[in-house]
Amino acid sequence: MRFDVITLLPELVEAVTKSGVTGRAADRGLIELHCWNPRNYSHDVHRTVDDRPYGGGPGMLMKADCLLDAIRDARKNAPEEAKVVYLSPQGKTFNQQLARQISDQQGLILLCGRYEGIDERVVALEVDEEWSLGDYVLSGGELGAMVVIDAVTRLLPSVLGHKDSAEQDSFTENLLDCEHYTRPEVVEELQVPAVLKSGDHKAIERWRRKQSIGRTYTRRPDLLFKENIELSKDDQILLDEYLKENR
Ligand code: 58G
Repeated sequence: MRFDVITLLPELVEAVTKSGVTGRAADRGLIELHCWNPRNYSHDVHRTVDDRPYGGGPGMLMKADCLLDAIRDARKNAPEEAKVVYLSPQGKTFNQQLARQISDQQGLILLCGRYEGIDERVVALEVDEEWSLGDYVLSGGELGAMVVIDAVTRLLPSVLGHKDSAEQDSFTENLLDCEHYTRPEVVEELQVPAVLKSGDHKAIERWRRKQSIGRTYTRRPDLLFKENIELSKDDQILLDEYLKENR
């Protein structure tokens, strides 16, 4: 998969290719990252990329001209079907479902704003979708682009070692993950739940699902009651059990 990123801070975004799962994916050629710096498309002596907002007010905006040139160069080099996505607090919230849809594509073009944002005509002319990482303001879209690249990359076939660790994750079924434990058996008086040491795989699977449903119900009820889907009889029993066990 190929990611093209329009950014004034390419070295920041390139950090995803240097560490961790995304770093290994880049080393193995499973992802490619290309950055396009709007400053390289500015032709005045000061290489200006920003200007004052019409109507007044604080701060600066990214100018349309060099941004448009950078995006169009990225489009020429990216896979044909690649969408241009602008990361901003005004976008639709990025989630696991969007990450899965993008992981089926050949490429994605991510547009990172800085300052107080970009000239809206860039959105009108070249942006296919606007995505938000959540309800907060960042000083630039770069951290958002890195989040998207990470979430998509780990869904690509053969990126994660264990075949279905991406599939098994939280959210594949709109459920939060259950708790996990590793050695030692006791940490400052706290024991590993006995069922996990029982060797009874059926009981372990049932316990994990109960914890997932229970935690989703108490922490993120919005996920459980999404799209008016009702709990199955078996899941309802697990939830009742969880609620009884957790006062
Ligand atoms: C208001 C403030 C509008 C993405 C800043 C536009 C990007 C948050 C997110 C901006 C971002 C998010 C300029 C800096 C976009 C521009 C960028 N902040 N929640 N900031 O995904």
